[in-house]
Amino acid sequence: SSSTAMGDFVADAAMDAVQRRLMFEDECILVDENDRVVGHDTKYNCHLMEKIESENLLHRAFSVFLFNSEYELLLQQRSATKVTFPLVWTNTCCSHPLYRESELIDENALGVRNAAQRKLLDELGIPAEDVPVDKFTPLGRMLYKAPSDGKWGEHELDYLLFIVRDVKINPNPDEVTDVKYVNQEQLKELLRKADTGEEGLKLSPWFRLVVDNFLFKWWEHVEKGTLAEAADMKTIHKL
Ligand code: DMA
Ligand code: MN
Repeated sequence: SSSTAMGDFVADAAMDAVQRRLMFEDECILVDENDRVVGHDTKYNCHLMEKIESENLLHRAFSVFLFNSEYELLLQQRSATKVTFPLVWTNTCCSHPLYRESELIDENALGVRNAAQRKLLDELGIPAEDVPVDKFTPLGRMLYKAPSDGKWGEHELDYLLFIVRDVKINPNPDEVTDVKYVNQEQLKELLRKADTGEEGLKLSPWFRLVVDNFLFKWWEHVEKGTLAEAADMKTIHKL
């Protein structure tokens, strides 16, 4: 292997201090391919490609898609200091439910919805009262693996949560460098730019998977107010 203790030491020393703290403080939930909880490990270990491969580590995650009352989707550009996937454009907010009682509640994905409310405040400054946990619709689950760079990557069982609300936003620069609302046409234009590499625009791999497999179909349900009909929380889509 090309990685060495000294190499890791040097790379970790260069890591942004805020992101390093979260890498060791956040205890992620380990699951099997059927989304059954099998243990827990640090965010650091869960995102090391070498560990993912050698121990087949899979952790639980969520991706929030927030729409305003004009049915525009809120996107964020990740900060330059994120350890995984810096500066890519992606859906509203992503993170992990943590290994704690309030975020392990399985009923109607309440634990994941609690985590989503927590991170919408942390990353985007959206007040909890603007995103009540009962206003999220869990639409589905997908399992995917994506390397970020040589050392880091994702291997997640990702809950896809939609919410339609007008909210106050105050992005946290440690997490987010830019935000914008897009309609369907504007998103298609972004996808075109990402495909041609125009303006150096990059999209996260998980956002791309949701776009390519589900998003436009589900967006119609957002507009018609029929999201509940689109939900399928039984299947785990292996993408
Ligand atoms: C992890 O997101 C979750 C997905 C679905 C990629 P993240 O890297 O933004 O997590 P965090 O905000 O906790 O660093
Ligand atoms: Mn992850």
